[in-house]
Amino acid sequence: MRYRNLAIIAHVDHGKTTLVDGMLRQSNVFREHQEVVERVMDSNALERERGITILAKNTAVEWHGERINIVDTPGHADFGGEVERALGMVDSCLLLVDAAEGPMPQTRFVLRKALALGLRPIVVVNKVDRKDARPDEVVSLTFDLMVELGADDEQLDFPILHAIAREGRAWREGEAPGHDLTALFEAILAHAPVASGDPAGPFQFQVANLDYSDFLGRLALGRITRGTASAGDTIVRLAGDGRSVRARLTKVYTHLGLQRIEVDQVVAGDIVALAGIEEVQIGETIADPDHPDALPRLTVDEPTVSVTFSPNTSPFAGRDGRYVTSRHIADRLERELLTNVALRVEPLGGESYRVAGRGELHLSILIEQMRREGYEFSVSRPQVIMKTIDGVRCEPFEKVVADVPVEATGGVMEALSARRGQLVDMDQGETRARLTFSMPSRGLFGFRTQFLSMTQGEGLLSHVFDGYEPYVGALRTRPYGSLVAMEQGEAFAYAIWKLQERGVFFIDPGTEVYVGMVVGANSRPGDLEVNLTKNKKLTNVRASGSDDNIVLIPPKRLTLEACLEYLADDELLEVTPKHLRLRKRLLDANMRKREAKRAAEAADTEDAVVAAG
Ligand SMILES: Nc1nc2c(ncn2[C@@H]2O[C@H](COP(=O)(O)OP(=O)(O)OP(=O)(O)O)[C@@H](O)[C@H]2O)c(=O)[nH]1
Ligand SMILES: [Mg+2]
Repeated sequence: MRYRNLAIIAHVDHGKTTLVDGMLRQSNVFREHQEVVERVMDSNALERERGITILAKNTAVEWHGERINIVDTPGHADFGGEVERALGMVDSCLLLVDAAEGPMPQTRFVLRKALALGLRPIVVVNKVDRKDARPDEVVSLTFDLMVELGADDEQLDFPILHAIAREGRAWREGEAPGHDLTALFEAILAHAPVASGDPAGPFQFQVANLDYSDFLGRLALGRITRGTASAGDTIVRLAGDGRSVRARLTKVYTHLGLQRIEVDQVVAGDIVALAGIEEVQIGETIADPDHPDALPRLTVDEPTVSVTFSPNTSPFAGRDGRYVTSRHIADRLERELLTNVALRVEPLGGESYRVAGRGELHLSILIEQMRREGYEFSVSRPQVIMKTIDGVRCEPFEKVVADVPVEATGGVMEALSARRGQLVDMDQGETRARLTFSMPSRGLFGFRTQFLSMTQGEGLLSHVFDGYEPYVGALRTRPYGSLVAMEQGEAFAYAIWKLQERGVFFIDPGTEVYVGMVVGANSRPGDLEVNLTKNKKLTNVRASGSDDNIVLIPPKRLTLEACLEYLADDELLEVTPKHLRLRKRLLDANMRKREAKRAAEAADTEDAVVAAG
């Protein structure tokens, strides 16, 4: 059997997973009448709920007797680590580009990685059915992008297909629209190289991913670069720490469709799973014990954002969670590190851990996953990770593309420049404009909510990490304070009603609150302490009133991401399986005042030192 190993890469939502559906269906890997959901590769719960791919996953199809291993990758910038890992397993890639949107920030990121590895992309202009599709322009923009990223002549000579992934159709540019994906499969067989690797050589394999089975323990997934392997073979694991550990393979698997298939032997070139190697980790080489040749370790970009995870210390701690101690949190984070290649965890002393990732979504997906598993903990405000480069303090910068209705252009430009965004490009059409900014990652924190309201939900905002630049100085942070509960108890509708002009509430009447819990956003700077547990006789409001007679503005319900965006430095997010509560780090108002005074004094002293110096 010959193998072709192919990654599908693109910006978020350009249709990768939908295209894989079509490839699976049309290569007859499903049983007849088998019910198959849409975007079948997005198999985990969070992927299905959010409609995005989070983890890279592999599948395989056969076309005219040729095996094609396909790795579907996520398009969201925060999961770039997954793409980097996937690209290490393949020899070619399909670069999908939305026929209307054209190349976007993450297109640049994934393409840069693919070109650097010497891959020759096949360009698929997808969604040509869109009424705003402009495939020719998109191809020329893609070409320009490749030139800019330093593609060589061979890479620039890319085949071009047009596709409607949703209908399972693709055809060569300039040809009549096809009715299925035949043209795509033909292009893959013609352009994607057959996987190299001498099957007669000594066994060598690199671990690109891990899976777990109750019966078999850890499974190592990856590509065989040399030789063959069978159950019962003795191999050596070349561990990250330099040790060589022998093990015996208990089972070996290949892939077809959504199945993992146990076989007698797996062969060079294929993407396979090996069972029986205890403690195996991503990036390690598995080899013939007589030829322990390690492959270069997998490298992924560094994280740019971090939060602190600590045990939950709120008065309501332990009510919902099954796993609540620092030990539980540490064990869970350690387990996450096995497969989440771009994540970093560092103990901070005491009971806290610094958890660093590639963006807020990268971290919030982990937080959401953990709360669903029964964990309870608190999370601090996200911080960017600074770096000193040649003695200069630097911070992460992003390339930001805002696609907005023309009317919103001015407002968005103003808002982003207030956040230190530099406009680097502007492309104005009749109804929409595309603004490209370069700006500090910090400046984007908390911007998404504002952006959506500025563009009435019509704006598209995407950004991707673009390197470190010198620190640009303090940015204006959240311009308003919080409404903070001053009594523990149930929040009464009457109390909320009395206070609703003072800001925006995050909680419903009847919610249990505690001292120091953040219940809303103040409309002014500084925090406002509010008592929500007072229930006056409603006769004060109306002669014969009841709760039904007071008109409450519905509370603003914050999602996990919105909570993280909201947090100030002196606040925490309390995460439990059932609740997300914002709180002050110091629950006691007097302690907060003392702390604020101390901070102000320290700042004064600093100023004095600066003045004296
Ligand atoms: N009009 C149109 N929509 C499409 C086409 N292909 C996919 N879509 C839609 O685009 C959306 C995103 O599709 P996905 O396949 O999830 O995109 P993706 O690239 O896998 O997204 P991520 O993995 O999150 O980066 C879905 O709503 C699809 O139905 C197409 O050819 N035409
Ligand atoms: Mg996807």
